[in-house]
Amino acid sequence: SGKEIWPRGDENVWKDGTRAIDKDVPDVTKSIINHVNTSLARQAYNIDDMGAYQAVALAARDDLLINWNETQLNYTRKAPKRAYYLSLEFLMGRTLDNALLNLGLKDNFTQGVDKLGFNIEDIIDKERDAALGNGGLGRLAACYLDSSASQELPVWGYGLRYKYGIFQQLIAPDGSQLEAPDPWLEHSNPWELPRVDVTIDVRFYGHAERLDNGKAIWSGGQEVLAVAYDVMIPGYHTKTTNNLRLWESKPKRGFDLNSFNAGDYEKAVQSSNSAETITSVLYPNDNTMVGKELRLKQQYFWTAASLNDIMRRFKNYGKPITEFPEYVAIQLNDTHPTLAIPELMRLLVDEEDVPWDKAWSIVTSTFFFTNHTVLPEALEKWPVPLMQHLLPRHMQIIFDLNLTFLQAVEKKFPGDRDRLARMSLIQEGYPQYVRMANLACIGSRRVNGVAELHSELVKTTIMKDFVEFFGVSKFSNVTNGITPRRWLDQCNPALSTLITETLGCTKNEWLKDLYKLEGLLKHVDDPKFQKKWAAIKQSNKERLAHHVEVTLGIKINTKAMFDVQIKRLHEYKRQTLNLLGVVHRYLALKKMTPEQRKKINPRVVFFAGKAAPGYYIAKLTIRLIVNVARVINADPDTKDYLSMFFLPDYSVTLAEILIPASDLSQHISTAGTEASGTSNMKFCLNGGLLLGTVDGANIEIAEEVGDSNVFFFGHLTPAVEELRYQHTYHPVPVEEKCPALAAVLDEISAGRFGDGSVYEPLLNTIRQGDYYLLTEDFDSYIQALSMVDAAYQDRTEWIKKSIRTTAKMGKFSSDRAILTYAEEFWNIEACKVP
Ligand code: F58
Repeated sequence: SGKEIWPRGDENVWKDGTRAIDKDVPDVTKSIINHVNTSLARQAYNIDDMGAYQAVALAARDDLLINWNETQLNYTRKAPKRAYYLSLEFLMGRTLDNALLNLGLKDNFTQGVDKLGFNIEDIIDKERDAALGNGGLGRLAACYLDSSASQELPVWGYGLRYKYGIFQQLIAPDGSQLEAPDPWLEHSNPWELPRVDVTIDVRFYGHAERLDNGKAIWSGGQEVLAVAYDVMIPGYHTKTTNNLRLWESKPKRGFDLNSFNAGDYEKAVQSSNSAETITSVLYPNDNTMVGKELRLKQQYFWTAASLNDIMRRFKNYGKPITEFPEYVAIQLNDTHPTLAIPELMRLLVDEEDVPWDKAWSIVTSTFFFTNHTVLPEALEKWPVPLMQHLLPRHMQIIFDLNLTFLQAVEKKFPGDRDRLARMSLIQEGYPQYVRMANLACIGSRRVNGVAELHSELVKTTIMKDFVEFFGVSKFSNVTNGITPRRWLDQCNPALSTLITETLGCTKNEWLKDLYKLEGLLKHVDDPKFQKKWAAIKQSNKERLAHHVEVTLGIKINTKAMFDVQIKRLHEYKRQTLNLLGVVHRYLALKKMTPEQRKKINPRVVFFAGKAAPGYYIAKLTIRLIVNVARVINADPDTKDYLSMFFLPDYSVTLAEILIPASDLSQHISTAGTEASGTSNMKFCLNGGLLLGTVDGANIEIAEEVGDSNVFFFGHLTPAVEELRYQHTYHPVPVEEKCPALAAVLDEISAGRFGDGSVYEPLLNTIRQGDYYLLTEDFDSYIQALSMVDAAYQDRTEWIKKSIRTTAKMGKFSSDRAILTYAEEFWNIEACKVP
């Protein structure tokens, strides 16, 4: 870097003291005991599981930190091009187990902890999830960090350190969802390092005064401090330990001294409270946009702090500013960080004296934009008056960019006013709005969707005009992936061991080259292997049943087929379709004789997922699931053949128990609505079969495993638009369109599962308009469920399907995805720690 980085004093003394301790079992116990005594100020005589967790976490953290330091030093020395993943959400889950597995220290810690009289799994169970995300988008970011570190890529994540993560979900006695705060930092967080020395000033409000040649001075308003918290991201069996930097907001000055001295203490702390509010809570919406000022403040606070930090690091490289894109690539995880585009323009033009056009070429060589949804209600747009007030300089920049951009569009498509209106960064009206996807698109080098079908839809719908303007090569696909470390090795250790034994390579080899799973295909017909495979699934089902019994006090029949749908509650994901399918099955069972029922394969249906607190229909769906479950589970005629559960407070940790236990999982969105889905990949990796629509990544999963190993149903994407048109302009009553469904709706209305009138608003979404086309897909859904039943009858054939499914999941490793981003977009390379 040109800077002196050698230590003061005797280098060898430093080096010797910094060497990672070889953690054999005695080292492990020594280190834990040391932390018990010194970090926790406790002793052998007063340490419980929670205390033991903290000491064990600190012992593991010591190893992570040594690696983290070496990694960062290595990056500083080699000064490689780096990539930054900007995401408002990182849904990390727990860290301890993952850290031990990645460090290769799980066995030694298990033994060490045992010697101290504790059980490692109980200790692991004490950790709270870091739940700084809503769903797929946030979990994807977490998987990508794991893969970046595992592939030794110089990638940092940037996000917010919310004091409260996604709310805790409780279920009230009447079945409705209640929300409670998630105070995840209550017991202090051993996985983060506060960096009180790394701070950045972030301005809001004030005024922007234009100078000559496109520059301006932004002053006044409120200044808030961003404080960095660093989270270590270990790679799997490598020294590389990357960084996730999360920002916390703090008042710049303790409190307002003038008010304080005048005796107005309330006013004195007001502005400091408002500064701290910025990072207090994660917005709990999934796939809908809420236009709240605080949310926009979060977005700017985070992008400004991150970009300033990135700029500072780049400057340490000592390169001319024009080379910025040769050393920095920034991935925008959806449009939430789009303000980074005008912010970089501001830094370059106003603070670095770069001419406007040159600045724009730097900006458009630096950013990359991933879109995660084509649902219109999820596309971000911000009122111009709000943005003007909060970020006056950025609003100027956006207007200026828009002018030049629209001139270029006009030049290419003269006189096409409709096109100009569609492509403008500003949506006209009262008020005007800033369209964030349009801004993200013109400010980025590449735009990508997250599965083949979704990326096609991006090109043909929301970005159609932009494809015609920029050319199609700017737009591409990177199918999502998941980390096989957490989603197989960690959550399903028995299966991981069986796979290693069977493949005849090391675990490290197949976990880092997931295509190696294909080696399992050779063993599909081996009865001994099938038996082992089935036994593992069975014991995972028992583990889940045990968990449910302990937490909910309910006993589950583990001989039944476990049928799982876990995801955020949303109309487009159609949990209602699943629910109505269960009621249909229940009604059919009721009509059978006891003899007939005995031929039926028992089935247990699990639901889990949170509804956005303001999403009325989604919350009503939960309430109906809970109340239908009550009736069905208590019915002596049918309860041995069909039961249903809503597991409260879905989380990464709960997913780690549910996924390995599933025989079948459901991914049944209306075609064209689910961008990708990633839990579908997790289930299949763990040998669960998939029941789904021809949507998102389901399609690519089927391409890999073969159509005969998945259960598909429902209309295809091209039909959806036309069907919706018919439902709007030529509606046909449900009774005519789909009598089987009408019968189910009528039973609910009639009060079979509690007061039917409560559910009318939900049922009416189907009876009127039926935007998500349940009436169109219900019959084929029921048919698909029958095919599932038939297939499950032949258990050996089912096990073979299960093995084949796992064997063909190589494509869905997040290593493949992150390497695609690294090679095709960011142009970065692995930077090994010597
Ligand atoms: C999800 N989006 C997609 N958004 O729905 C899913 O198909 C995809 O697999 C996944 O992204 C990863 O690409 C999603 O989770 C959100 O949760 C946003 C949170 C912030 C507000 C807008 C929605």
